[in-house]
Amino acid sequence: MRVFTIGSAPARGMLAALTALALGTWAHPTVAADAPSELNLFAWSEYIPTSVIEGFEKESGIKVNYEEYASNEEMLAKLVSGASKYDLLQPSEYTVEALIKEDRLQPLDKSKLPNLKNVEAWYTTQAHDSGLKYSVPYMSGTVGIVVNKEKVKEPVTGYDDVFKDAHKGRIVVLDDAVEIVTWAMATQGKGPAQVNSENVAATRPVLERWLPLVKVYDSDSPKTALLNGDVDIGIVWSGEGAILVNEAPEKFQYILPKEGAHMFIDSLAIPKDAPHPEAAHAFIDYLLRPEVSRKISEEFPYTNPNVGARKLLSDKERNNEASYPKGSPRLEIFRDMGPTAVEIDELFTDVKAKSAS
Ligand code: N2P
Repeated sequence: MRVFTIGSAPARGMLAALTALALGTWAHPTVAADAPSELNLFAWSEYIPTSVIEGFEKESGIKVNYEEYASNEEMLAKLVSGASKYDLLQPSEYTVEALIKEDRLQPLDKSKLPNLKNVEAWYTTQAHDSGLKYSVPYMSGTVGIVVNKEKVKEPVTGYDDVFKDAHKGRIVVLDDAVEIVTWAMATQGKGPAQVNSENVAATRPVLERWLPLVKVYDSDSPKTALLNGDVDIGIVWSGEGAILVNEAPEKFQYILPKEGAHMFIDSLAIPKDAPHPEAAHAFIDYLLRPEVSRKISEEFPYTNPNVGARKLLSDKERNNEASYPKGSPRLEIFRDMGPTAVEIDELFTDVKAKSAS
């Protein structure tokens, strides 16, 4: 778990990164020669199975160095610091858009990605990167509520049902400023397209009410606190919710908030200064193979954008509503938030620190 507090090194790095992103003052390290013997992968934690990495290493002879992050902002901070050179990133849709705007990504060479044909057409037309010039969808998913039905008896339909005094000290949430601030905005009747300084600042009283009730902030494995009984309710990534529902369907339920939920599209993208772009293309195409992508879904049951892989899923996997929502829930894809991202981060960090004391 990564916890950012005011003045901590990660928090400072993150603010610097967001500011640099907003101002367009990115450092551009020099480009090293391509040596396809290794791949520096910088990706979300708990997202790419070890068996998949090993399968690729064995087949290609390319060594994968997998460094993990737990938020888009953490990834941006390290990327902008220039301390390490990465070959492949896994940003969510709104961060893909920010990186494209700042000219930080290289266009994909589609001749090296024959398996791109497996991606469902809908994903190829989304506004953050229409035509998938710079990014390939890896997994998508939602952010929703998990309830332990043995402990929470009253109906839960929206964010305010989670943050109730009765649940004080029994709540887990993602450690993610953008997620939490947009939940608060949703309860004020504002969607993610209305992110601006004024609307973000207006969420402060909501956050001041909510955050003192939270027991655990965890973006890596929020299911753990629910599984071991430390908390009774939470707001988590859908793949984590799907695992809980699979483990104990009689106990856990995944609910999409009535005010609207984030639908993220976590994507693969190659930085402009990647030392090994050949290796990055080879790995992307490997991940796009239906049988490989199916393995990812088995371990991390998010919404798989790969049509070929989805055909290989069991009925049980396909019918898990946390992975594949039924009906027509209100889902929102985020867009680049520009300089307001800095304000979101500052607000959350401030209220969180004050809530802990
Ligand atoms: C995987 C986290 C999913 C990231 N552990 C959501 N954007």
